[in-house]
Amino acid sequence: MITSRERRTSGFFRGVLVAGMVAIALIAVLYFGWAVMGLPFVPFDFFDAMTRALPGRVIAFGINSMVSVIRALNVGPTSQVAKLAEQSMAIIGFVLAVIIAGSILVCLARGRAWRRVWFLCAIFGIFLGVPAMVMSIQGRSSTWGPWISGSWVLLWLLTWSFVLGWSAKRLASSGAAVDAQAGADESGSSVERLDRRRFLVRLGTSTAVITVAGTVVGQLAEVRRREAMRAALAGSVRWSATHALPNADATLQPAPGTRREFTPLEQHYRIDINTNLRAVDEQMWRLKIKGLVEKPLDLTLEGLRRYEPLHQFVTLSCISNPVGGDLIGTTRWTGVSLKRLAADLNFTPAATHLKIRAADDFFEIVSLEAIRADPRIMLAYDWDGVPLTLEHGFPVRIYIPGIHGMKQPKWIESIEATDHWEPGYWVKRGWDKEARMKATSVIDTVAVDMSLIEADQKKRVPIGGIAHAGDRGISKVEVRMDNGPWETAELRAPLSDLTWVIWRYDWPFQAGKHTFTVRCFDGHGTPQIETQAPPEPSGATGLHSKDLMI
Ligand SMILES: Nc1nc2c(c(=O)[nH]1)N[C@H]1C(S)=C(S)[C@@H](COP(=O)(O)O)O[C@H]1N2
Ligand SMILES: [Mo]
Repeated sequence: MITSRERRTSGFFRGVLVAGMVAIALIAVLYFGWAVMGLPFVPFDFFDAMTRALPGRVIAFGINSMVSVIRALNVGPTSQVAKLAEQSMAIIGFVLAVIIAGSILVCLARGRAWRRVWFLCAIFGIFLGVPAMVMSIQGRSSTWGPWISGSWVLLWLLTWSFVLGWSAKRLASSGAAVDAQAGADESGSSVERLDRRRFLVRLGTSTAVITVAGTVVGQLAEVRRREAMRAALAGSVRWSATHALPNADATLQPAPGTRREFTPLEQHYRIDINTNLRAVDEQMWRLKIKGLVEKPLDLTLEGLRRYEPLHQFVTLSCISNPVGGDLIGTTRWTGVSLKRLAADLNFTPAATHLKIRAADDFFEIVSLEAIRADPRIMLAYDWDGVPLTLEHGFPVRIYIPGIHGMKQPKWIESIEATDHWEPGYWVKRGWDKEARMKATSVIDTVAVDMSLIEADQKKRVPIGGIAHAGDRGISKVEVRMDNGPWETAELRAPLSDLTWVIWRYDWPFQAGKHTFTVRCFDGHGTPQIETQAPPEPSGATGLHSKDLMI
């Protein structure tokens, strides 16, 4: 005999099972629509909405923990792994939420009259569907307008709730029919179980087919899209492929194993608040100049490109970069000096600041005073001689010397002249107002295998890496073995005074277990801060070291 308690718990698990199957099918359908047709993918939009809505502390904690875990596990480039992790979290979180909501719906629907069940389904569908709809309209995952995006999402969440309601009724009615038979004998409950099992198998098969088909076809489309983007980038001729770097005749050669001085585009870190990106149509795109201007203006990309181009070798780094981290890269930026452009924009005399707004709600404020004082501040459209890739801010991003990426919007859409300063996106969320890059130095390599034998028969091991202090330059780098004296390293002429500097020290070999530490001094002679501090809120400080058993 089956007790009523057993019946309730097994009913509960059946409910969760059904909710799980339908939730996974739902996500597969949404994924298919996104990958194949560019329709919204709610999990990503939901995650992005959370990123924007949650308190800055929570987000900073999330970013820091993620960066630490990725570095501790040593699983690959931090920013790529972080994006994958965010996408997985988005999908898992969404599936869990839908399973929980679905299980509640199934429990509530069981044993109620059809009319009640349909009503419940409508409530659940709308309760989840409307927020999902709003998030996907505001989110960045869809290439369609609000009507199509919104209807698509609402349609599937309603379908989800009605499939669940119907399944709940179907499960309950096979039980109820049997309960009606007085005594519910052995044969009765086995008929009930058989019918239920048959229904569950059928539901399981259909959801499995939908899940597999949606995922496989979606994945194929997504892989093709990425290949096409990669091929387009690989096919473009980069500046660095046809030109020598400006310091090509520098005498100091990097120690073997030092990172590339000029970061290949594919290897430049990427950090932003978007789980996924919608392509920007170059023909439709306009840079809107508004606010305190004599006349609002719409600039095209072509229009910006007509200005005399400014080329600058730049090292960009993320304020979340830990000491020795890989959220830093160097390339050749091309664009128009904002000082030059500002002269043509007819700001009114009251205008003191520019609010630079991006397509993803990100924004930052730059003072006109800074722009007029520093012609290096620019709107950039090319990296390494080719248009910015989607990830790196196509069509236009800003460059401001000496400060971290967190104050430099990509995907710029508008520039609004205002008469006041206000905190930018990350400043509002508790990060440093200035975000000035701190002096930092990193040991990339202790090239034991490449040791040199000098004339005096002494063996030397090249040690090398980078040092960087924003736009202040590097005047000195020193290396220390264990607790020994600081030894001066040699500096390679940098690509520009805005890039990192490659240093090298040929260490007189001593067998044993050693710790090497590096420190640098910026162009003003100020030593780098040796006290350890985490990235939040002003950027990490502390010395980088490497342990070695030789
Ligand atoms: N629109 C927009 N711009 C942005 C961000 C963003 O989230 N949205 N992130 C900033 C941060 S924190 C950094 S470190 C740099 C990174 O630029 P990259 O991805 O091209 O390396 O972009 C900056 N610009
Ligand atoms: Mo950043």
